[in-house]
Amino acid sequence: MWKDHDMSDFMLIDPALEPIAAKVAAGTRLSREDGIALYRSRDLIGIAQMADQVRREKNGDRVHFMVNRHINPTNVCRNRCKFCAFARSEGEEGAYEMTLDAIVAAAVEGANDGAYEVHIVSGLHPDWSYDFYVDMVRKVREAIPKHVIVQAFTAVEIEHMAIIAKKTTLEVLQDLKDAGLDALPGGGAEIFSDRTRAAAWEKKTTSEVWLRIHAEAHSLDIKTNCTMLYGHIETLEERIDHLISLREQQDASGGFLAFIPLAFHPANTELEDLPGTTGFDDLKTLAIGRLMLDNIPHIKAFWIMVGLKVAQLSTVFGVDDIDGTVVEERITHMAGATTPEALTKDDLVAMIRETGHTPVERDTLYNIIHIYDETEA
Ligand code: V47
Repeated sequence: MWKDHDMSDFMLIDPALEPIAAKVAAGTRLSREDGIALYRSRDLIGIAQMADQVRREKNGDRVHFMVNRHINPTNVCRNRCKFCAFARSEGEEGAYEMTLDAIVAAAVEGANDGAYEVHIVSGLHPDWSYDFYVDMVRKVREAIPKHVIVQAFTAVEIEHMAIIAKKTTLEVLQDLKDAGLDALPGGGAEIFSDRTRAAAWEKKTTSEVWLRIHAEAHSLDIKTNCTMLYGHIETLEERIDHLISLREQQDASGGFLAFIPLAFHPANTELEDLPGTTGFDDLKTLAIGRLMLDNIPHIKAFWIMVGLKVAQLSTVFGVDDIDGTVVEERITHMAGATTPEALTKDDLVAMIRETGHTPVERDTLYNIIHIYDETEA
């Protein structure tokens, strides 16, 4: 059995962390300055102890995973963000687009393999119609059992649909919900800063619109996730401001389920001279996410991006979720990821069990599918 800490239990090397530890022990919200002090500190184990305490208060000794299936219907995209290796222009070598039948077949295959989620994210195809997107959700929904959750389209795609349909984003979300959409993934947030946006993703959805679309989804009882793309041109202060914007949004609309920091992969992007993230930074960012986002229930390490070893370690750095079986992942692999594209349920259970936590299979909404006891294979 794990025991709860008071501040005196945290073994801190960095005295700058002491006032933060007192706040964590008392359950007091951390400030912008606290967040920056955490990032400036090298006391990774001190930060881990605090994040682990918060993680256990929220999620006990459980670490979640899921059986899911990612589908990326097209990489044709009119935005062409500098950090993205996935996007192609129409007709460019490597550009692809799936038919509706192929998208539905991939979803059915996922469901037959035991997935509880199909996760659909695409580029912004200049020729796809609004009806195509709505039909995609309807046909996928009709083809798979009700318990399989359709988590589809980032806020960036929702804004794109609103533009092509000449509708409001709220109307688009309502249409998609009526067609069977259950949840939105958290992508496309990047870093909420006009400076970084102007420098590297100027055509993309603004911070205000990204946050508004998630608030609208929450108002329709569509749960969503949130992300932060880190390790490129952003400053540490911009990371903390991003986290605070997410925290404020969650205070206001309450529908974020999980925060997923996305570790930048530079290969084949316009930012390929940048070094990418380190394991130290990945673990620190996950832990700081846990500490700053006191109102978001789950922190997810996407093993595809941080790697299997960091994902496993992250379960003592505030993380209570290591995502899923995934099966087919293109966005990070086209940017140089060397992780596998898929894991089995047994891989995930074994990874979690080795850390002493209880593996829990969940669905997108964190409904529990199965709790693995100590002996179960
Ligand atoms: O929106 C793009 C990011 C996102 C790169 O909600 C990159 O459960 C790193 O959002 N290096 C898509 N990241 C992935 C995503 C996601 C993944 C897993 C789970 C969930 C969830 C959401 O990936 C994009 C963008 O922010 N991205 N290029 C890159 N080179």
